[in-house]
Amino acid sequence: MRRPMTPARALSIATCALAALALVAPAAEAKAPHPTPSGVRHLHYAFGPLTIKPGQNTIDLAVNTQRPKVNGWITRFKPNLVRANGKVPPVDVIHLHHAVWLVNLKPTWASGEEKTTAELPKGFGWRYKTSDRWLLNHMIHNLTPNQDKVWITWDIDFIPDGSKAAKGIRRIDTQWMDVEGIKAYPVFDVLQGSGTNGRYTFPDQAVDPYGSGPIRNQWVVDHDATLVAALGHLHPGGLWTDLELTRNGRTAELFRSRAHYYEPAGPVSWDVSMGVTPSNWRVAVKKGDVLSVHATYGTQRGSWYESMGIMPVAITARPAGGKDPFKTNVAVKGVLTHGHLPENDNHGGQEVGLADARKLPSGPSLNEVDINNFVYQQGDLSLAGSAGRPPVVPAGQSLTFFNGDAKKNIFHTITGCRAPCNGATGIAFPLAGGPTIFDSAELGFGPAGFTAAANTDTWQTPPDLVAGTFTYFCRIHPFMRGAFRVQ
Ligand SMILES: [Cu+2]
Repeated sequence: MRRPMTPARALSIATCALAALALVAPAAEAKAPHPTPSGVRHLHYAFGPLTIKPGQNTIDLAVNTQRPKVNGWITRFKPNLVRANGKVPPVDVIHLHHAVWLVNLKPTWASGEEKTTAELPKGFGWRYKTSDRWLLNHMIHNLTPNQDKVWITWDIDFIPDGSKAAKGIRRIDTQWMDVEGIKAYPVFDVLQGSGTNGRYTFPDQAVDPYGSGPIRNQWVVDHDATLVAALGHLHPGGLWTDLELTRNGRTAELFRSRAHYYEPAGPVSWDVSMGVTPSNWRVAVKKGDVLSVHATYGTQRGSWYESMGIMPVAITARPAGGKDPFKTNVAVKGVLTHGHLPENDNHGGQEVGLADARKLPSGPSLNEVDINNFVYQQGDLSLAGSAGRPPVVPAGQSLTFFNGDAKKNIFHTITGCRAPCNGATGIAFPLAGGPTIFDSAELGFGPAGFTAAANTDTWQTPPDLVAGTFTYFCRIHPFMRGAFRVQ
């Protein structure tokens, strides 16, 4: 049964989501600070508890009061996500899609599951004032139908005004560099086989990436300054981000932030650490220079939907020396900020007894398959008996999928994966890919521009599929697997 959602209903869901924000109460206060002899304090903050609804994949924006009580300087920022017991939930269960710390509406620190520590070289700091307005934009993705409860945490090094270490410290601002510009949900799709030699770079290889709008991956430097740090953010499948500088028609590479995968299956999961600039990296930039960011993904293993390419840059308020990138190669090797993390231990893919849909008898001929309570109602690999058999559609026609969970604000996808696609769920399985590429996008509703939802609850399979059995999964809840058959 199909229940089209009216704009009014979509708006009411959005309003509910925003109303829920008001209920988010800050819990833990900073631990008693232990200043080092120089005056640096190591402070720990926790934001929550955040109730993570079954299957949720939505974005929230909330006032953030978890911060120092006096003016000073922040020199190091280490993000994390924990449960009440202090342990980090497995990434195949709860996934920190992103958290962005906004200071006076400017994105200043951020994290996804790569959890890079941002640390400034000695003598530099982000200015912190108690009068600043802090917001936290977060998207926590629940890959299961089970409710959860988590806190977003951050450990900072803080130098209060008046302490010895604060003397002569030079001010840093974060210049946000994003291939999609500043957006609530800055994503692009990377399709299997796109680009050249198994690699695809956005926006360089995208066809008309920005339409008639302005170029979004660039920033014109507005004052003479020194860049002192840069770090990349990618999603699984990502290989590196590049920071480039163009002056008088010449372009120089400033830094390549490479993804170092600990994942045994290769560059396909969150078991990764990003290379960041070493502490002696300094690049002199001039007013009028153009900085640009570029993101490269591998396209042999699969498609990477809703990918990101971000590279925050730490820039001084006043020039502080640095090399001329046209005279010296400043694009040195990066430094990793952590090793393999235990939350990435479940890689998946092993045999678990789910059916190989190619060997199952055909199910009924259908026009529509509904999704209810995280189950594809016909052809779900978890269903026993006739309900688990792949529904049949004649070649040249489409099968319609309807997400009955959309009314509960739960998004699902129908995303092609290589048959049999029946291994255990983990951070590296299943992958979106296979001989046939199809993806429904996230069926569900949310405020335009501030959501991962496609703002529709139905999708039709491509009508040009050749005869055969097609296996698919939900890339939001990858334990959900199904198949249909074209005859
Ligand atoms: Cu789903």
